[in-house]
Amino acid sequence: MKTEAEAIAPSNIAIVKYWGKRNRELNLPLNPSLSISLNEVWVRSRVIFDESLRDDEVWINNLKLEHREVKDYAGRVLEVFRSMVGRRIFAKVESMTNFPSSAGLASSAAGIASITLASNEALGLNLNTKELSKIARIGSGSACRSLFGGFVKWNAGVLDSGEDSFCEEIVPSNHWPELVDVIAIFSEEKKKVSSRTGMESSALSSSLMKCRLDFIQRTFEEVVDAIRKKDQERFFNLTMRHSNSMHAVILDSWPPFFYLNDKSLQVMRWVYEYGKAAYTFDAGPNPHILVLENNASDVVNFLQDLGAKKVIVSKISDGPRVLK
Ligand code: 2P0
Repeated sequence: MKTEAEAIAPSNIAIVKYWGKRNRELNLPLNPSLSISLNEVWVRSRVIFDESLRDDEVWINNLKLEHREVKDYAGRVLEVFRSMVGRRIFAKVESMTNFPSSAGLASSAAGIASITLASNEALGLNLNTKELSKIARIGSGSACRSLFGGFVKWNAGVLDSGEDSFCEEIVPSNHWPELVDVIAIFSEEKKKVSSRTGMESSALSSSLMKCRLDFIQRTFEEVVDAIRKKDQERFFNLTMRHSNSMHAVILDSWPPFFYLNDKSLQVMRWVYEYGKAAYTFDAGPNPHILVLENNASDVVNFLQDLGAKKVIVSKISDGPRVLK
């Protein structure tokens, strides 16, 4: 017997970032996070549950993933679905990205979110998005935020079961339609230290981690308020401070590793001086610059002059959807 479905999910860029876990198996975070779902950066996945398969198989852009990589990410999601239906039915997953999957554009987030949504559809489970976000979280933390559009909050939760660690849309995509994310790709090199390894190292070794958690506690609601009021200046400043705060913890971790490079630092300096935009960086050197659409060309020109290989201007996504 075979049953299949296809879904598409947006990547997301975190404003308040997830960096550190209280539980590794369930990807329960030390802090709540907040992201924007991105319309122009996505992953489309077809999931085929097939009783004749003896193991899960995942293909990304026609390349087959190693067994270990399947087990650590998509396999965890498929395992949850198997236990829900009470059958050892394996799946073949075919994912396509519209961006280089090694460029640190949160490919695991959009990929895992699209696999979660397609699996729910293929198995006819009709789970709601909140429940799906908990399943996606187990595959990869940041993936839970890609189950929603607009501005998304991931609640850290306090329970060991993870039942209260789910996502919700706090503001829809049409709330701030002028806001865009300008993403520049300077490097497509695969990072030497994965986010998973890096955040574990930071949680164990960084003495700034505690200060960062205090900073998040003090400012999370202010970020939400700035978004609700479309208070550009406050939102941009907080966005840059939250990016700096995560990268400060990373630089404080031991043994040393870091993601920003000389281009990243040049971008940070220019954006701050420009005054009408905000930079933010994931676990990689490629900048995301939030800016109002009517100023986006200034940012694009700057990034091209600095030697960006590719520049993407993304609007805010409405969220993932099943493809018919
Ligand atoms: C985020 N990042 O909030 C932060 C900012 C990267 C920097 O979530 O171990 O791939 O699969 O839960 O979600 C990337 O880490 O880690 C990430 P796992 P994940 O977007």
